[in-house]
Amino acid sequence: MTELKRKVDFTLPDASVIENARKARDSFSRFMLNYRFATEELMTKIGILKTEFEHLHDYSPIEHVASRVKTVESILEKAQRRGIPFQRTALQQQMHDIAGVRVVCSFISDVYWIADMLSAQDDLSVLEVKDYIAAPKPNGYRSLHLIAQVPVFLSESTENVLVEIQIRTVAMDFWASLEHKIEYKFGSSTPAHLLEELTNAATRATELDETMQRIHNAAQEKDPGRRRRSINLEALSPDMIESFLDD
Ligand code: 0O2
Repeated sequence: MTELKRKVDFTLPDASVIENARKARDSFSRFMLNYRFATEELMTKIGILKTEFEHLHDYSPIEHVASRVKTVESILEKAQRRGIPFQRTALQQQMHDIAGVRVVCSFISDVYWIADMLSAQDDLSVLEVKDYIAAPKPNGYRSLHLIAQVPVFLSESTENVLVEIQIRTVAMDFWASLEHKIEYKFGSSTPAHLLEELTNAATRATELDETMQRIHNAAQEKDPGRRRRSINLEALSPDMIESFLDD
């Protein structure tokens, strides 16, 4: 009881300090919101490409798409590691992966097809391309990274937001997620034999991608015109078809 009754001795911060903290919190959450909007814009764009491709071809080039916005802790950690000041403009200009979209494809050719389709969009500027497929990282990491500037149209302004788009095959993705787990678990003390096995696995993943691409190309050559979704024309009368085409 005496403990509870003891007078707690602390001074309330100045009102201006509280006000500044509130402003910083609001400004930071607004800052983060723009990144969320930018990933949503990109997810819509990629969804449209996926659906359109499925209608035109006999397979789906995109296996899955995911997005994330870095956590505050992750932003702070990277800012510290890279010596980036924790300031709005510095973070916007120097930390390119606060927002990230990952596209996982079936074949290597799809990776470049998606990159080309996105790069050709008028309202999206690709500022940088890191091709870790052509030049894998020493540990075996492969992926195509685009740093894209996405305009986010707000009620009173337009914000140009940077998003890192990682495009990779299923095999590249499988390898990267296991390597990420190992790195997270062991960090710089990863046993040498695991590092070696990971590098060997990366080589085998590359071979698998190349084999799958060859088989896919052969299948495409055999039957290039096949369509996945055919419209049931029997449901339309000849008059209806004619009227539709004449329009
Ligand atoms: P998370 O959990 O995906 O957010 P840096 O971020 O400092 O390593 P840089 O130049 O800013 O380097 O970016 P880079 O090389 O384009 O890589 C950024 C992201 O690519 C990483 O984000 C990973 O998602 C992925 N990546 C890059 N190298 C590797 C690798 O060797 N293994 C795996 N598994 N992923 C890699 P984060 O922020 O590290 O992680």
